[in-house]
Amino acid sequence: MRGPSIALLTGLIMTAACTQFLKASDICSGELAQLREQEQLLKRELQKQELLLRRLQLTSQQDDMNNPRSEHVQDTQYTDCSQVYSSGFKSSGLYRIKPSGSPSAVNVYCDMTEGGGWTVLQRRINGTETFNRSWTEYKDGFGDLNAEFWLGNDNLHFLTTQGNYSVKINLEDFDGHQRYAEYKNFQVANEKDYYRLTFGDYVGTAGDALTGSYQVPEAKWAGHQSMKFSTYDQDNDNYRGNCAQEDKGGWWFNKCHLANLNGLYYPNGHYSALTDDGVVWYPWRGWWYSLKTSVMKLRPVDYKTGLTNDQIRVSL
Ligand SMILES: [Ca+2]
Repeated sequence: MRGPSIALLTGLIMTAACTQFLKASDICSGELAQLREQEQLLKRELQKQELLLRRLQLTSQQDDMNNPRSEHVQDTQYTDCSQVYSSGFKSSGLYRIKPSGSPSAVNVYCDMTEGGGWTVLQRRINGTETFNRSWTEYKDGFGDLNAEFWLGNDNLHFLTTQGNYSVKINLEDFDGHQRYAEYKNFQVANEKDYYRLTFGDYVGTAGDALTGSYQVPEAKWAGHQSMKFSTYDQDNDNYRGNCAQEDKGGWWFNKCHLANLNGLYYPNGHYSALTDDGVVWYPWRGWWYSLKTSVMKLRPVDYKTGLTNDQIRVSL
């Protein structure tokens, strides 16, 4: 930037000086034309450099977004977002954790609202990301941690088996109404057991879709307790067909579901299709309404917005 700016200034001074002598000497006019040409060249060069600088600034901003805040503190200090929160990081965003049993550290989005300390495992907000993905993609995780994503079944397994975790599911419809469902002891088995899902008691306002306990006959064929994970390319459900293929997403399908939060994103809520393949939470809006927002997040059952029990034990 500095070089062309000084050169431009010099050019302008010389142009001004030359203009003064223009009437006195015709020799100057040739030089003046040359200088004006040079001035134009320098202006173009300056514009190019300004553009380059802007690009560099944008790249730097993107790097910041993908560069978790706790990374520079200590790479493997935290096993989940509750520890991040308790250590004093109280703003929501990307952090780096290493759950017990996990072979490597992972980037996660920590939700520090609602008491803080939530490790977000799934987010749907606008349908940008496709959730109709393969077994391997669900295993490893996909999407953008700052937008729509699935954290990955291996990460879910490592997180939920290192302690007792609650899952909180926040839902919103297209009219701006919000409901939630929370389950204690949410646990995902390892890949050998097909990431089988188990969970405990329900509290909430959205209805208990995971067990279907409000409607016993449906719980048997559609509840999700103890179900294996299925994707279109790995059918582990109880249906003679392939639920994941029909309902357009990976999930703990039975025959098939009362909740399908990884289903197809419909931008208007109400939909019609061959099967109930939307982002569904049956006890709230039924099978034929696809929700606007779904966020699933984990936190230790015994979490308090101060020290966790483990930290208290360590500090004692
Ligand atoms: Ca099947």
